[in-house]
Amino acid sequence: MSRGLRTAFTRLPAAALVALTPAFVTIHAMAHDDDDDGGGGHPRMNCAALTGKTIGGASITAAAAVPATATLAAYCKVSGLIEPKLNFELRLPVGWNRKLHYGGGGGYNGAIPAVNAPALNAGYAQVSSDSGHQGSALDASFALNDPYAAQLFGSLSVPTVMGAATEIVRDFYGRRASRQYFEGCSNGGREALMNVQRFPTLFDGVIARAPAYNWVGLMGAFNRTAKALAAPGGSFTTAKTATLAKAVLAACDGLDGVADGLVSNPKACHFDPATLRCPGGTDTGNTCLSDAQLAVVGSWTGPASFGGGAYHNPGWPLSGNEDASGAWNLWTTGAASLQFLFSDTTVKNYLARDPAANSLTYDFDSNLGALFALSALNDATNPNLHPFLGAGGKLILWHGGNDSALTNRATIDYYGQVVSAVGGRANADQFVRLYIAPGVNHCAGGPGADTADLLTALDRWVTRGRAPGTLTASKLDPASGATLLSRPLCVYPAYPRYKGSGDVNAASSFTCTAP
Ligand SMILES: [Ca+2]
Repeated sequence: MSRGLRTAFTRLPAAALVALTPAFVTIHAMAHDDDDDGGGGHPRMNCAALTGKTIGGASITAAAAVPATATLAAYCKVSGLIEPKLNFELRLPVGWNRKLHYGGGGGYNGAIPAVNAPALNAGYAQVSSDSGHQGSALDASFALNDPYAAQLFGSLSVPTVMGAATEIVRDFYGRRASRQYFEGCSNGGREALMNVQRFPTLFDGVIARAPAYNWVGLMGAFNRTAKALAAPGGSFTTAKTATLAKAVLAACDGLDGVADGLVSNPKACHFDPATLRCPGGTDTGNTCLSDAQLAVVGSWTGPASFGGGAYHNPGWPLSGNEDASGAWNLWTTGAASLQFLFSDTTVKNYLARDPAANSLTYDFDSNLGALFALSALNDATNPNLHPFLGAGGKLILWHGGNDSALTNRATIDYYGQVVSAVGGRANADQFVRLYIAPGVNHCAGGPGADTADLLTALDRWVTRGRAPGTLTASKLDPASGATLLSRPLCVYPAYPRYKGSGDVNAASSFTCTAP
């Protein structure tokens, strides 16, 4: 049943329910059954017996038990197909916590994401899909001549898969999930916000990390910066990117109380790139920026607007970590930068609708109809979350401070729009939190503390009403799992400020402070 009904009825005293009509009493009985927290759930059927069944409109092409490993709990792996080509995988743990976790995709999707290990190990039934087409996450050609595939990618794949996944869960365990959560980063973060906006009672809680929600404005900004880099003298060497990053750190690292290589108080950072201008504006080496390179920085940091002002991107903050592995070289300045590749495939398949189009000479505003159609398919920019709030939904927004793919300013903007739309911060605090993680790259990585248990924080909020405050973020050694660095993960707009003494690698030496 819907969360809204369940929430409404479980708040009623039992005596009040007796007075209600028989139909409502029946609904309450279902709600009570759903909310019974008397332990976990277990399969009521053999995993392999699901093979060949059609449940909820999905054909189960394979189902097999996967034994536990050192890092992953035992589960039943269910492969499903919804015609014509929407593939999903549902991982049903032997020890079920009676909840469902949907993991979002990345880029233009095209493959089923790997199992979310923390969610599965916590006992969640865990589901993900390829969103309705097969191919590279960098390739949008699926959308060129297949409007249904484009719609599935844009917004339809998640509710379509959920329609089948919830029925398979019910058949396998003998009961529906009591709670349903969605978590995604990048395009998965866009999917997360699409759910919150368009399907406000589908999930009880949603985690949107680094959401690519303003697809048109984002792709337009990618395209603009790619053109600036391709202009004569615009390209960056790795050493030149390091010159820029070091200059930002020199100006802004200490503004959070400690020169730890992280600009944790970006609002106080007002670095002027023009101070790095080469004499005469021509490229005289790696210690300065030419006018063409300054134009790249200007495109990167400045707001962009498309479609006659209909679509925006606020530009990226300078972080001081542009030279980190996985930052500018991967996304922005490298020979095959991901920003160029994403904007190029978008121009070819959605806007110019010509696989031979040259995105570096294409005027992003030249076909308004195509721009509006792309927005209708993929943009998740609606800040009116009243339906989600009214249904009791909870939303956690998270974004890395050194994200060279998607600017955290856009997520901050969206949060501000939601706050306004629901009538102010007090209302927003009932159901939405924003966290910015300084020095963290796109979704993960970078010099900052990139790992935080947002799912447990969300679950406590949904099931126990314990709203998340300051969390702890860690940077882990990829080999040993040891904590290399920790920081408080502060509720926006606060940032982690060094107390003035103590281990600079320990969260306890920092306190969340208003900028
Ligand atoms: Ca610092």
